[in-house]
Amino acid sequence: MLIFANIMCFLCSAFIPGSSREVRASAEVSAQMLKKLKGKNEFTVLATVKQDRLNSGVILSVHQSDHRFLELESSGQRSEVRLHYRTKNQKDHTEVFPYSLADDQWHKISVAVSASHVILHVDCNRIYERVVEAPSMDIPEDTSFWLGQRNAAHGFFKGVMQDVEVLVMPQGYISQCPDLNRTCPTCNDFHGLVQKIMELQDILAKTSSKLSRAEEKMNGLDGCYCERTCSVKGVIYREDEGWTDGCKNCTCTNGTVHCEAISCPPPQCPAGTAPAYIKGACCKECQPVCLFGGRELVEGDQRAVRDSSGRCLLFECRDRSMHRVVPSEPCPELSCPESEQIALSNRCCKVCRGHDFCSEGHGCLEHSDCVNLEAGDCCVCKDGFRPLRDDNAYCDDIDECAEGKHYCRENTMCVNTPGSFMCICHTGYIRIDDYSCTEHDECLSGLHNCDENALCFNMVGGHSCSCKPGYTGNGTVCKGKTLKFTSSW
Ligand SMILES: [Ca+2]
Repeated sequence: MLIFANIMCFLCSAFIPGSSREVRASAEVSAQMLKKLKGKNEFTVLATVKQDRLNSGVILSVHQSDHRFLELESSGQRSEVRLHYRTKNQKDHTEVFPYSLADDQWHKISVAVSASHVILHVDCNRIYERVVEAPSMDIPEDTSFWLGQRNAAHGFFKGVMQDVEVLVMPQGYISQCPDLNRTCPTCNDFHGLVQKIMELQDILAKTSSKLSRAEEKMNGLDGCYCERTCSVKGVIYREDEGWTDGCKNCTCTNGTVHCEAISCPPPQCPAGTAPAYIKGACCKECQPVCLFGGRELVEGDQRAVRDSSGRCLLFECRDRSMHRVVPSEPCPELSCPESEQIALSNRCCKVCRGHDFCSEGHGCLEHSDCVNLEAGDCCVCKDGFRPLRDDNAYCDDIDECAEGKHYCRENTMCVNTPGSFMCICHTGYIRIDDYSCTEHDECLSGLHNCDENALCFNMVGGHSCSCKPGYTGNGTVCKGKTLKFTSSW
């Protein structure tokens, strides 16, 4: 923000001969500059001057009657640069910088103010840096802006003056000396940071109090009764409701399904009956039996009997006795040779070796597979499941984690899954194989993003980088420090 732009041109390379002059900003320009400067606490006065030897004169003056709000003055007699201003508590203050500017040579001068921090640069050299009482830019409306003189009678600057500017921005001297890179925050930046931290602390305090109020309400909710239901295979079960799922008794407790295998006590069956599975039931029930060839058959069982002539007769157990069954159609033609044909005990039609009995329908239900045998089929539990019935028709998952039948090793947690289990890596660890995990040392493995001039620190779940002594940066990028010489005093 270049608030002296208008005047600057007016004065560009202007030669100021001496007395009898009045170089002040017009009312309109004054109002503009006032607006930009008012209330600001971070600005820089810049000028390029060639001041006559032993001359004492004002470079820039912003004042109202006796009150100098901002005045930069160079005294050749005393070899001083003076900065006059009003403090926050409305006192006049003069900050004196011993320096001989009036030597008939060209000089670039800048005075940067940032709250209570003042830096004087001459010819791009940092001459003074001080903490002072902060200036107040609480400037009244009818303030006048003068160049090269305090007023029509005093403080006449003798020499040449050009590029007089007031920049309302942090470290405005950069515009005069672009090589002076901005490295550190200004005093005003610091005050801004302090202000932000205070705001954040305020927000944190408010958030904490809201959180504790919410926690109190949550504790109150514990006393409320909220029913949590369970959904299984599209059916909703209410809290504490129980049901039978295959060979398991299940209940819904607090929204979670808990199932236990049904235990079947051996039934005490009366005479003429025997325990047998019936369709859809998990436990054997007493069924009427037929005695046939010294063995007990239950309702529906069939037996084939071949007489001496090779004729086959089929009998079925019905209502405690065997009845002859006459097949409705003849046996199908077999495509295999006689030697590959197998006679079965429960049907009259032979089958070829390798016949797919399972495809004719089977009773293998939950987590159970049908397996063909030479003369029939049977059920086998799938891998990771154990039988709930002695015919393997119903099977249940093995909880390898609970039963210690898992192979989870270092830095993992066992998680049971249907038919198997998983070894989950603890947070921050990475997988070695299916059963173990390791704390990954990115620093050792080289899989880090640290600069070559940084130190790498391995941490659980990650790493951090820190520049080596003599380097600056965030650790990911580190640069060598360079020394800059400023003029001594
Ligand atoms: Ca399992």
